[in-house]
Amino acid sequence: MNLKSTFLLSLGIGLMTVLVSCSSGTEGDAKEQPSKPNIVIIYMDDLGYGDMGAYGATEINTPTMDRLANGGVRFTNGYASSATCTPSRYALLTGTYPWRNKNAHILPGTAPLIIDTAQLTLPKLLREQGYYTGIVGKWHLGLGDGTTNWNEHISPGPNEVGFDYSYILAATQDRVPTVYIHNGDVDGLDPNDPIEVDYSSNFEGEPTGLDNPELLTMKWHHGHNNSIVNGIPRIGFMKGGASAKWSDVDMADHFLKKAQDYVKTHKEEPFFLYYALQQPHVPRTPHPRFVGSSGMGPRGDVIVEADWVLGEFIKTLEEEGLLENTLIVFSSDNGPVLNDGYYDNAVEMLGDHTPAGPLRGGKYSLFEAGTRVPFFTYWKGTIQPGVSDALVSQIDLMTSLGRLAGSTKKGEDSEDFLHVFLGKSDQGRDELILEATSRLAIRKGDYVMIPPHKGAAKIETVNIEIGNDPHVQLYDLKSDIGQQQNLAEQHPDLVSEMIQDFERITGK
Ligand code: NG6
Ligand code: CA
Repeated sequence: MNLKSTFLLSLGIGLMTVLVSCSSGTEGDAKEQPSKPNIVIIYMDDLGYGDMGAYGATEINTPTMDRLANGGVRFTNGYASSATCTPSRYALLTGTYPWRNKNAHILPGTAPLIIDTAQLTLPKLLREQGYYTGIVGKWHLGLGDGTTNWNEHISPGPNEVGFDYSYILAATQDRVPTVYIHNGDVDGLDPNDPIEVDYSSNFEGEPTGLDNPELLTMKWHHGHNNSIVNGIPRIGFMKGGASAKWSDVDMADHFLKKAQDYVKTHKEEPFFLYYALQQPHVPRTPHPRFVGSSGMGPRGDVIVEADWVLGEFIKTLEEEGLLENTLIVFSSDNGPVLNDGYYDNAVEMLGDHTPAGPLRGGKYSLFEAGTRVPFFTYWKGTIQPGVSDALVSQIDLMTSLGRLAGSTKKGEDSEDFLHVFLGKSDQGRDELILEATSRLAIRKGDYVMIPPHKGAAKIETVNIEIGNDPHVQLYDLKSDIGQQQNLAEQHPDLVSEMIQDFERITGK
């Protein structure tokens, strides 16, 4: 029996279980396994294609990520929609190319919600199929209408676009407000110490990274010189809310506990959990027990920390008897960066580690390392271990996971590749638009075509080549994964074909 029929059979048995338990109505029957598999997306922040052992890293230990990647389908051509966070998360949750929404770019902590509350989303689609839906971790898709009062209920947010439960940080770990938000309310807020947030000017008398270097435990390199929280200078200004401020070094443990509690609370129903970890985005603040664990400084240490977190989370699924009934999708929102604005020795202590693996560029880049990321699916007992070279994108998860849950709906640009994600087919996408800070390129088959883009070829502060060139670029990724040889002049017909495809899809 092939995997597909096994799966359909088990779905059938599951449905029968439901029918039997409904008709008999006994307590024992009600405790049967739910008929639909749970779905968990583990989403890393800035983890590079070469940042884990299963993708070739030899200098850093990621045993849990590797065990799952090697025990599931490990995609070698798996993409985030974009080379930065907000647009990739937008695409993941809406199944829509982020460049269709002019607001889908890196957002400040005060930005309004950029997902239309009427829009179909991945959590809505799963909820329609009987799933309980939750998010734990980084949001970064805006909150409220742009005039948010952080001392009142904050809406719209994740709970208005399909999540039954949300426990989030609003934007990024380096942006204010540095507080957790639980179902729209700042967690632990003292009403006598209200929070104020502003991205244009400071609050009188409040120290900043720029003016008060003596208060800093981490120094800023570029940007990141506004309000100081826990000795770390941030982007944006904030005042008040002392009791609600998060502890950076405890963030991993804190989110883990929320994710574990979520699973334990909702184990009797099919659940969806979008678990968006903050590592290894800046500021990199490993818990003290991980400091020094990688020998690579904080960037390596927080990757080791994240791997431990994943291990603990998997243990919870196992202990609750859910691992064989849970599909896990693991990926990252964009590629790696070393110096993203703080002096944290990421460059100096890198040694022989290559965060981007063999790829060119990094975060912010139209070259491969911007958007090609670790991407694997794991489902104990159902997915056969293997490596897939199929072209897959996070944008297709919405429709594909919807199919798994029983939905026939689709996201605007999101296609059904469930069989590819389950390792039963190698037929991925034919073509995919890639985005990096509002610039676009097209991948088709083994080739990527980057249209001419004005502007500097490199962002000097982060030391990353971002793919700009006044000439069209064409690379054969099969023979030249490091994008060293521009073949545009050799293949003019292919270039014009890909330009046509590009214009057809993007309208640009
Ligand atoms: C940039 C920040 C960078 C990071 C990024 C967002 C500066 C100079 N740089 O603007 O540190 O926060 O935004 O990263 O402020 S992302 O992964 O959420 O897209
Ligand atoms: Ca990111």
